[in-house]
Amino acid sequence: MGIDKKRIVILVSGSGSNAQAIIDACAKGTINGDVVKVISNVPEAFALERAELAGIPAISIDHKSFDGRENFDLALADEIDSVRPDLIVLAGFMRILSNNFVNKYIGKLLNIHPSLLPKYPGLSTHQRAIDNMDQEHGTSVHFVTPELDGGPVVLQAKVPVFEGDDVDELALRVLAQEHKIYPIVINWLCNERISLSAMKVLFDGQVLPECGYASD
Ligand code: NHR
Ligand code: GAR
Repeated sequence: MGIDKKRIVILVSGSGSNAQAIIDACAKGTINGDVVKVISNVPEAFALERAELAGIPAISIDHKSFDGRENFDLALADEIDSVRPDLIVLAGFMRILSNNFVNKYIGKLLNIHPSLLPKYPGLSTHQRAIDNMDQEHGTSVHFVTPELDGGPVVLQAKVPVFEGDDVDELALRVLAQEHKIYPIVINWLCNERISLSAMKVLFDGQVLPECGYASD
């Protein structure tokens, strides 16, 4: 009964702990999907080893060997299309994607970003939270749109920032939450409970507020 399993491609650049959480959730059945491929733009990313250990096809497409973003994105799209995914999830993926790429897959593309968006789009989010003496920080899962880290948020998780925290401590606290909330949102998309409509998130047909579900 219910909805057929969805085919998931994960895009990574680094350690891949979020990719691991997604792979594990698919294996346990808490995500109604299968990871059919892991693609890295960084050939030495540990995420590729994690995929191979789980028996999932893993490849790298080194952005440095392409002339321009558009050509890298075209090669990436070819690899993605070869496995006919239903959704594509960015998990620590560190390359900005061109408008053409994003528009091709819009509604099927999710990202997890390590801040409470709309605070701190872009890079070095943990350092910025510490420098500004924020008392709370966190992570956001959002649909990817052409505007960098500007797509509508589906779900956020907050963490406290303690006095004397360094970037590594804060990043680990955020990662622990990411491993919980990303599989939840991916499962919602697999089960067709969320969708992107006119740059807003619909959850069971209802428009979500700007900062997503379960925010206060
Ligand atoms: N692409 C689009 N169009 N829209 C988004 O919302 C995207 C995106 C690509 C990646 C992830 C994002 C994040 O969660 C993401 C969201 C990389 C950079 C970046 O500046 C910024 C944001 C994100 C990912 N990358 C540099 C670049 O020139 C390279 C940095 C590096 O290699 O260390 O691409 O934070
Ligand atoms: C995660 O915290 C993710 O939110 C962040 O990088 C980490 C990747 O960890 N993403 C970005 O900064 C995107 N620019 P992981 O490789 O262990 O999943």
